[in-house]
Amino acid sequence: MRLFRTTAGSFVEKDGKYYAVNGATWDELLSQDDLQGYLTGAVEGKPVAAFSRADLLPPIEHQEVWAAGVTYYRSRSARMEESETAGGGDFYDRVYSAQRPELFFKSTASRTVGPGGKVRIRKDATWSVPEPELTLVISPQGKIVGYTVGNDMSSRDIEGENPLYLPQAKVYDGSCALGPGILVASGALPKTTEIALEIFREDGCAFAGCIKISEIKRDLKTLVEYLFRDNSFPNGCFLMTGTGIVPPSDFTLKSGDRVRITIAPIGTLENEVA
Ligand code: DO4
Ligand code: MG
Repeated sequence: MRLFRTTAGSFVEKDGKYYAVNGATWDELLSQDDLQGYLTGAVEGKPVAAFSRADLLPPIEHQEVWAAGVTYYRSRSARMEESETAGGGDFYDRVYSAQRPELFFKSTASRTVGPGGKVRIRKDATWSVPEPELTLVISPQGKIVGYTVGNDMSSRDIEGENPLYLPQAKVYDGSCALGPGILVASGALPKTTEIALEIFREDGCAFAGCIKISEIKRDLKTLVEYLFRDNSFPNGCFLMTGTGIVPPSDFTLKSGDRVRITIAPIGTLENEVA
């Protein structure tokens, strides 16, 4: 089942039918350790009319968004290349095989857009890309309760100049997109699950790529365990799991581009670049 946050409240979609979820705020829903069980009551009610896509809100209220980095081999090599002149390449190689993963703070709700919202490229960046990422939805107790689609918008020239600039390359207004809703599931997704990225410019496709989540080097529960070490999340949180799709080095996003990310069991997240 999938859970959506809309201007008219929260809805569950199951087997093509929609059901209203009453009596709980979004924060309260994402705080349920047994979200699937909690929503079972809602789907026993009467189906309602489907909402319009235009009514969808970002699936985030007071949660923080964190991200894991260099979890795919492709990300390791792209970062090593972009930071070679700055002498940062070795750090990416080391973190790829280290026991402790790279985890960084990515976004707040105010910097995050939902389906149909506009993502941004930094005004002072010259090389910007989307990063399509499977994103975990985690309860305050550290349990994975669902999955969504995430776009970790990134300024490659800034992070490549010096790895210490990572927060500036990653955290700015409109730097994160989540949605369209949450696939409610506590079990692991099949390893064959595919992440697909398409970037449209004017009338054509400027870039397309896809990758299977079996290429992620890290165990997802271990990433969550590291994130919850000495950190508490009273409203739960999101954890992006890294990108394995990197457009060629001569590609940079432009205003007006449309970024479409699809992870089949979850849905499609589409955003225009402001
Ligand atoms: O270390 C830089 C960022 C890594 C990242 O965002 C990714 O691998 O997805
Ligand atoms: Mg990323």
